[in-house]
Amino acid sequence: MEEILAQLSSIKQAFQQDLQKIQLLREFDDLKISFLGKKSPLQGLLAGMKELSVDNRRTVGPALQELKGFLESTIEEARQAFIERKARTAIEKEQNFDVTAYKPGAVHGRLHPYSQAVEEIEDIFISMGYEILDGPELETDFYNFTALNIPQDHPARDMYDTFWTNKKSMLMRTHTSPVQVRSMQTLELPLAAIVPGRTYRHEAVDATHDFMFMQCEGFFIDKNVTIAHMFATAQTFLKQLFKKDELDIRIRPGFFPFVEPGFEIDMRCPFCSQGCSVCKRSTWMEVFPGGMIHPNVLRAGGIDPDVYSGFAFGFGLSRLVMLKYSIDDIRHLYGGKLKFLEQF
Ligand code: FA5
Repeated sequence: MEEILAQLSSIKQAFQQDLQKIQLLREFDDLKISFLGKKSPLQGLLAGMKELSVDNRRTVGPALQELKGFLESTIEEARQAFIERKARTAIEKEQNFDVTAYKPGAVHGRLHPYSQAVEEIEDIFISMGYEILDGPELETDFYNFTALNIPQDHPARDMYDTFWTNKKSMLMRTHTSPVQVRSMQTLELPLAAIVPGRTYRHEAVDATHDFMFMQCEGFFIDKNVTIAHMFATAQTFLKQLFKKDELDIRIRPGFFPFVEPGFEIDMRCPFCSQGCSVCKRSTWMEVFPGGMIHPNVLRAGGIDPDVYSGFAFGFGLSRLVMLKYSIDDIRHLYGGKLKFLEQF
């Protein structure tokens, strides 16, 4: 019997030592299992009671029950006290929080290079009297192709590797040009607008091609608009974007079914005078495709081509951003790597 009472005393001692060590709330459950659970020494002693004589049971029984009650109530009280202590500390922490405190080395958010470039491009065109328009990225075959003078089975459709959807005639727009006819149908003339936005092509990805990239469409429609207006607009825009007082541009013929005549405007490489890897040693860079809006496109937009004329362009905004900030791989733009983004 003495032996059992000594065991009870050492259980109590071990319990109090373990209780002192608790750091986490869930450790109260572990403590309960090891001192009151089925496999605990206390349960072993309780099970062994039936082996004892009646006299011994009268002494050991209450001592066992007393220890059991002590363990149960101590665990519950200590658990409660633990929770209250934690809550108090949290409140105190909050009360002492100084919103004006200076934290050295705090990381500041900033605009993505795309957003910075789009804002700058918008400002330049707004200063020339343009408005900013938007259009759907999920487009119909009609606005993306047919209304742009690219009917079904026209070989020019091959110029655009298209992401078709499982909805008939719906696709991810391959360029921002569909917004041309959408705007002609809904807005008043004269119309001068740009449309920066995402475009999609089912293309192999490399340093200069992505399957999702940004373009910026632009158009000006009024009476007596000529190609001279487009060249002047392109030059003014590029000079301001690349912060150059003088900018050499070169005009070449280019084919797009929705313009006639069509052009490619190249600009002198802003990084070199002799040729470099960016301009592929030619000193020229292709930056501004455009032309006079095809009469069929004006008609699709409900505009009489005998009365009105207009120019349109659609440059690769991703490529211009790469040139402006000397980014050598288009995949960085959507990579989301902080090391890259922190440079802007
Ligand atoms: C077009 O998309 C015509 N809609 C542009 C246009 C509009 C011409 C209005 C005339 C009048 P193109 O397929 O060449 O044209 O694309 C225009 C620009 O988008 C290219 O010069 C290039 O800078 C960019 N681009 C094309 N494909 C990709 C790609 N996979 N990744 C990144 N940029 C691309």
